[in-house]
Amino acid sequence: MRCGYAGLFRPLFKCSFPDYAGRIAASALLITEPIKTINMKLKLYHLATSRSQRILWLLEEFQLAYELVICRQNPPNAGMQQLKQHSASAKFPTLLIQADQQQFALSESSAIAEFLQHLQEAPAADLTLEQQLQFSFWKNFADASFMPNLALKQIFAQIVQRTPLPLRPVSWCFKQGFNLGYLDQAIAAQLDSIEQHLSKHAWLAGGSFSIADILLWFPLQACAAAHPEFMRYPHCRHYLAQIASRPAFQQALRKGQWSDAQFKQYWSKAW
Ligand SMILES: N[C@@H](CCC(=O)N[C@@H](CS)C(=O)NCC(=O)O)C(=O)O
Repeated sequence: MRCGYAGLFRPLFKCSFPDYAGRIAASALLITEPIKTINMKLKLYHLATSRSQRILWLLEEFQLAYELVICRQNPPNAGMQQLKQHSASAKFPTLLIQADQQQFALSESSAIAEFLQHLQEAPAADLTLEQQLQFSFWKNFADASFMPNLALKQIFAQIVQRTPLPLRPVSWCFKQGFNLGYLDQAIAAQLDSIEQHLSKHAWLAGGSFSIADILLWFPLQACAAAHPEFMRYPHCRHYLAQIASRPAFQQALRKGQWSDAQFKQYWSKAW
């Protein structure tokens, strides 16, 4: 189902969100055309070198007008204080949406990506059933399956670091046991399945770049930065190089103050 602004967003602000959610579920838009101007103000609260880089990149891909607020945590800067006024527990990314004198703060990268995708009014994409299913699977895979395993690796590494020195061997053994017994195999299996898919497809949803690619980039880049065996995944490396060549991606890195060195340092601790 494809809806233009007139057909969708006027009803959106008169209707409840569940109605809107139903419309999103019924669509599977790919990024195929530049965005048209929309009568809505968007403000992205962003933390440099974090997951919110994906949403900044998506806004650049869609050529949407938006205000970027770069937040710093310690000590909190003005952007951070502004975000905390909307929600004390707000995470990055948080997208503030202003329209018809209403204001909504949307968090969760996948939810924001789906929302923005719907704003772009792309024409119908000729997806085969197989591509539709690929799109649905990979769009959810990044944050629902892949990212949690990488986050667990970080958590265990940090538990070891924060354990008082005399007890550190205990937490280190616990971490090693969990890594060897489950986590490393789970991540290897996930990387294998991404590699296999990318050996046959240029992008996750077949031939077209989509929000699924944007969502997967962050955890895959974390593996590229720190996984000791990432050389074993040539198609993943080619895919990341393909992403890095996109002008919108490069522009987003600049705007978002992305630091490769900081990213690598952070993720290296996990392995
Ligand atoms: N599932 C959320 C996770 C958001 C998240 O945890 N973001 C981190 C940055 S990578 C954050 O906000 N950290 C700062 C904090 O928790 O205060 C998403 O993908 O948007």
